[in-house]
Amino acid sequence: MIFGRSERGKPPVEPVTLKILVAGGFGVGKTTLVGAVSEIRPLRTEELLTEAGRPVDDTTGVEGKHTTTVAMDFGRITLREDLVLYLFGTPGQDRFWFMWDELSEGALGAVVLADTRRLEDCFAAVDYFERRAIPFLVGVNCFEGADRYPAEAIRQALDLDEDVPVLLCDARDRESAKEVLIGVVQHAMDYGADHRPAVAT
Ligand SMILES: Nc1nc2c(ncn2[C@@H]2O[C@H](COP(=O)(O)OP(=O)(O)OP(=O)(O)O)[C@@H](O)[C@H]2O)c(=O)[nH]1
Ligand SMILES: [Mg+2]
Repeated sequence: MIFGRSERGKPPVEPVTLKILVAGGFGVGKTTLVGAVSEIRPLRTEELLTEAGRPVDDTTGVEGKHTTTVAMDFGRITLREDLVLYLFGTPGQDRFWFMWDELSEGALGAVVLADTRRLEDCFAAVDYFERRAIPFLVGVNCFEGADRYPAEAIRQALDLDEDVPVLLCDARDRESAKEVLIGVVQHAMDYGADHRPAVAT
């Protein structure tokens, strides 16, 4: 006799799926992070950086960079059998800002990636999520050759609220990137609990 899954005592788990955005300035490692953790082949929308774009696409610090995201990155990671994250990496360049409202629809939370050599590049992303009350954390992608700063110094430089987590990470490293994503989910849950309207009695 053939038993269905549920008849063997363990009901199939329907996982909760959550949408997380990976944002930040140009060339900060968003595509790299999504690629490092995704268990499906990440969808990328990369275009070659061209000679014509040179004046606007500042690759200082990421000289090895030849492509840029023009629409989004998409990936998926199963954190637990009942919890799956869908990752949406945003394009980093200012001229693709029009994509953001579409991408942030229904997002539980966001990672703002930052590079300490160009911290100002993530101001716009920080602003964006603060204004829309989308919970986010800052992931400092520690490039070799960049000065290391304690999380507190970065919090001050970005003028972040006390409750916004700042994590140091390596976007190329799966475990490190996963920790950042777990941090976002955790933070979004805490944020939700703190900001939920009081239940009327
Ligand atoms: N050394 C080092 N290089 C990194 C790290 N993360 C990303 N890179 C490199 O930095 C460059 C930029 O990475 P991307 O992941 O394309 O950055 P992005 O934020 O998606 O860029 P845009 O989509 O153009 O905004 C690539 O050449 C990566 O190989 C890191 O942690 N350390
Ligand atoms: Mg990218």
